[in-house]
Amino acid sequence: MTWNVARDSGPVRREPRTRRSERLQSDASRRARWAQSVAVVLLLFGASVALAQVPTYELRMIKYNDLDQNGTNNEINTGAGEPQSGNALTGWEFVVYDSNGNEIGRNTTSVENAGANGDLGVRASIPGLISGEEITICETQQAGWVNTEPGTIDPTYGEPCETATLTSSTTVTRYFGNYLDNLPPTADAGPDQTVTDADNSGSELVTLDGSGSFDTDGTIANADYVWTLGPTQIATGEITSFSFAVGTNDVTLTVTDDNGATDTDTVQIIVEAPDTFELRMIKYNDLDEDGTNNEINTGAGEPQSGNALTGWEFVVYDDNGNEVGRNTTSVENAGANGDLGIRAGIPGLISGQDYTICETQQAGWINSQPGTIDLTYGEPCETVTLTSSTTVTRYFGNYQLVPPGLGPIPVSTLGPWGLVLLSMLMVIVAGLRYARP
Ligand SMILES: [Ca+2]
Ligand SMILES: [Ca+2]
Ligand SMILES: [Ca+2]
Ligand SMILES: [Ca+2]
Repeated sequence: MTWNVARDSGPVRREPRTRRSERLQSDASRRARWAQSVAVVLLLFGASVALAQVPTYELRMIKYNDLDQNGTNNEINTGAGEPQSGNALTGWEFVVYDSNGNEIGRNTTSVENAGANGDLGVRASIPGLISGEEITICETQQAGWVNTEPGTIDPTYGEPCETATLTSSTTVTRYFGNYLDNLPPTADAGPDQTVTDADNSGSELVTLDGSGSFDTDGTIANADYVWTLGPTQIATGEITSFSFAVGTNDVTLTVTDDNGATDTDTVQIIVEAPDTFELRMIKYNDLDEDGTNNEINTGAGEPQSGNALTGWEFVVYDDNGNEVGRNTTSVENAGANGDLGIRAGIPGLISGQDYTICETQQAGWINSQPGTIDLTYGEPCETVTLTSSTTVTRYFGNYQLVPPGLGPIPVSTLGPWGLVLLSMLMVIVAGLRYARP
C-alpha cells in the first residue's frame, strides 16, 4: 500500500492554471449549448403537437345584394384582377355564437382582399375558432332590406343565422343575401294650429303644411299629399290651405311614396270665434238742449227717467259701409244699477273694426248729440272702434221742436198728417203774431 501512498503523496504534476481554466469554461459552454438544443427541440415538438391537436379556423361571411331575390349570389362575378362587384355589401355586422349561445366574435363586412383570385373581396372574417364545435353565425339585419339567404329568422337570435361545424377546412365561408325593400314614407302634418275667425264669418282659411314628410328611399309626389277632414278629402298638395269652420277640426294627412307605401299623420286645427262686442245706444230727451244727458239720473231702484226715449231706431254700419245691424230703443233693463235701462243693443260685433252708428231722425226733433249730420249717411252718426271693452255705449240727444207758446208735443206720436197739421198750425200762429200790431 505504501507505493500507493508514495505515489499519492509524491510530487504532483500540476496542470498550468490558465489551461485548466480554459478547459472548465469549454466544458460549461458545451453543456449550455446542449441544453439549449434540447430546449429548442422540445419547444418545436411541443408546438407541433399543440398545432396538430388544436387547429384554428377562420370564418368568412360574404354579404351580397341579391338583386333577383332568388337567395343565390348569382349576381357576383368578381375574379382575380376584376373590379369589385357592386353586389357585395359592406358595413353589415355578423355575430358568431358558440354552441352554448355565448358570443365568441363579431365583425363587419369590409373590403379585405379586393380582386384576389376566387375571393369576393368583401367579407367579415372571424379567425381563431377551434375545431369540433358547432357555431351559429347571425347577420344583424338592416332596415329596408329583406334576407333571402338563408331566408329564415333564427328563433333564438331573431336574425337570419346559419350554423357551421368547423372540422374539414381552415377557412369556412358562408353567404348571406339580402335585397333592398321599399321603406315606407313618413307623414308629418305639421303642428296643431289655433286661429281666430277674425271677421266672424264662421270659418277661417288655414295653411296646411306637410313639408316635414319624407321618404328615405324614394319620393312623394305633390299630388300624393292628401288631406282629409273626417271621411272627406279637403285638399291635396304638400302645402295647401282650407277654410275651416269655427270649432275643432281633426285633419289627417296621408302621403304615398313612389312605391305605393303610405303613412298618415294628424293635425288639429282649432278655429276660435272672435271676441264680440255689444253696442248700446242711449237716446235721451235733451231738455236743456246742451248736447249732454244731464237730464237723466236713473239709478238702481229708482224709477225710470222720463227723459230716456223709446222707439228710436239706430242703424250700424261697418267700415265698408255695409249695414251690420239695426235696433230700436226700448226698455231692456229698467232700473238696473248704473244702467239707463233704455237702449238699443247690437251684440256680436268684432274687435278691431270701425263701426258707424246712425240714429234715424224723427220729424219735430233736433239732434243735439252728436249735433252734426254725417255726409255719407245723412243722419246724426258716431264712429267707434271696438277694442277695449265688451260693451260700448254711445249717447244720442235730441230736443223737441216746440212751437212758441205751446208745451212739448210728443211729435213721434202724431204721424205724417199730424206733422203736416202741426207745421201748418206753427205757420198760422207765427202769421197771427206777425199780423198783430
Ligand atoms: Ca340572386
Ligand atoms: Ca319609399
Ligand atoms: Ca273668417
Ligand atoms: Ca242736456
